[in-house]
Amino acid sequence: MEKERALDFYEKMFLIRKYEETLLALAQNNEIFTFCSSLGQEASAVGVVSALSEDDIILTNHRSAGHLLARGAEPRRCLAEVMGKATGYCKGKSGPLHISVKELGIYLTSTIVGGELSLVTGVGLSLKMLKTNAIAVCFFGDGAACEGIFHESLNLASVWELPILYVCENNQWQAFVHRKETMRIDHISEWAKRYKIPAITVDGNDVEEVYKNTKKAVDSIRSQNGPYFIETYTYRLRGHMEPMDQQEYVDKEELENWRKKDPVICFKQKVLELASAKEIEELENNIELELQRAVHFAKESPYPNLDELTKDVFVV
Ligand SMILES: Cc1ncc(C[n+]2csc(CCOP(=O)(O)OP(=O)(O)O)c2C)c(N)n1
Repeated sequence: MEKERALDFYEKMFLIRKYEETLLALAQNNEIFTFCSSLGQEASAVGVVSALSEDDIILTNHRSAGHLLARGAEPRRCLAEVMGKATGYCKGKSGPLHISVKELGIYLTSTIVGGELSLVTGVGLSLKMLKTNAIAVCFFGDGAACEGIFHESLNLASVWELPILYVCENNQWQAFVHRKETMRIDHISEWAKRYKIPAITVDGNDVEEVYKNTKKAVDSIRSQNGPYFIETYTYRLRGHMEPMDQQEYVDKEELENWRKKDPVICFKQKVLELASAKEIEELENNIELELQRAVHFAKESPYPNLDELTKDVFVV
């Protein structure tokens, strides 16, 4: 990988890591209530999102901070949203679990597990009918893959040859249940293959591998070959929800083994072969500074006015 791209990937991964650590510190200090951390899944987010075009549409789930930031969302506006402030991306109405950023093509963060799998079918169909070159990308977890809607969505997308990239972030956990308790297969890509969708399982902690395979998938979809399925095999290094989940139920050895494969630390070693330690330190310091400013911005921002309460809602 060339130096410029490696630094870009590392910058994004480090930003996501530090952003979530910042949220954790705020939650531990009772300054925000709760959020779902994607710590450990940075390579999956950055590798996939970096391979997309600006016109592509993203639908994601409750563990979405990496997808938002990799797409270019401003940490200060994400943070303001988490704090329910008027300067947040959704004017303070979404909180941490529903952030969408239409101008970046992030149409949905769903906390209904599998909700994005249902809606992406419609988005894919509309893109196809509009004859655009854009594709729809759907991030979801291994838990969502156990729901009926997963199978309905894949089946229809395959039959209708929809321009959808399915990205299953298999982080091994479904809230407090290990995925081995809910499925007999080892690789969720096996299910996708049964629907005649090209499918692959990749090392979700290796940003280069994720990027390379996503590029291939995106090219295939844009050549009108129908949907594609990528399973990024990774691990949720933190609990289901911060800060209350202390991971008491987690196998300590398994966790330790995955910590050794920490995507941010491992990739930094590779980047150090291409860039100087000073360059990397400067990049890290800039991000730390940006996040300090983001916290200040979010804290100083006002809450929405009361008359905002009845705006942006559907009226039947
Ligand atoms: C339809 C539905 N069922 C259950 C829940 C409660 N719930 C929230 S997150 C979650 C686990 C989801 O696991 P997975 O899809 O693997 O995503 P991950 O949290 O690992 O990223 C569950 C069961 C929900 N929000 N929606």
